[in-house]
Amino acid sequence: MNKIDYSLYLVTDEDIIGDRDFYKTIEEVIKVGVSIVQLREKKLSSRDFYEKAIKLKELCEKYKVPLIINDRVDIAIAADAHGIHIGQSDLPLSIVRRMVGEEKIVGVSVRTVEQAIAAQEGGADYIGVGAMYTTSTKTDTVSVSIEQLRRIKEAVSIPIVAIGGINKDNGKVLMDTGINGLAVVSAILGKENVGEATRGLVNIVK
Ligand code: TZP
Ligand code: MG
Repeated sequence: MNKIDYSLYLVTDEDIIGDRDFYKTIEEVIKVGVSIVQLREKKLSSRDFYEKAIKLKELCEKYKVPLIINDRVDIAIAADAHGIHIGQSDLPLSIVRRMVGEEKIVGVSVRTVEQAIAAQEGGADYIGVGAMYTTSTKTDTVSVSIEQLRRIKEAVSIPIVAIGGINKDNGKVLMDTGINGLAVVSAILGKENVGEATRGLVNIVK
């Protein structure tokens, strides 16, 4: 995959998808304009996570959308996903890069300029900055200010996506800082009509 489109970055959440069919839901939002998908599973066994990654990768490849695996380098390698996303408490970036090789996309979550620069210097392909706003999807996090996002944007040249409590009402001010995209869970998957929700966000990021 050459140039990655980070503009509308969907992070999955099985609980929020609920009773709806996981793959049909993801397919629908990809068709409308989600440009990259991260499989984030906090409760699955390794086997189930792996099998889900394989199925989702097949779907993503059909639409030429990259699939990123959250946290689990072993699953990313096993499923031959397009990339891996790590946080500050996961395995170190240098180790992850060595494990997955140069071709894979590696993303890193950051909250500070120092972390952003370290990620860039360590060879991250992109960074995720957040949480920008309080969110019930991830409660163990304190908000990053827009000023802080701007400072991070000025400090690094790799692509940046913002995450955390982002929706169609607050997304534009974030995009106006010059970042590359918005990462969302509930603003898409928390809506009854996921296609319509995606369309609303596509209008902001494109
Ligand atoms: N990392 C920081 S905030 C967050 C993650 C995974 C959750 C974002 O979910 P939502 O529903 O888009 O606020
Ligand atoms: Mg993590």
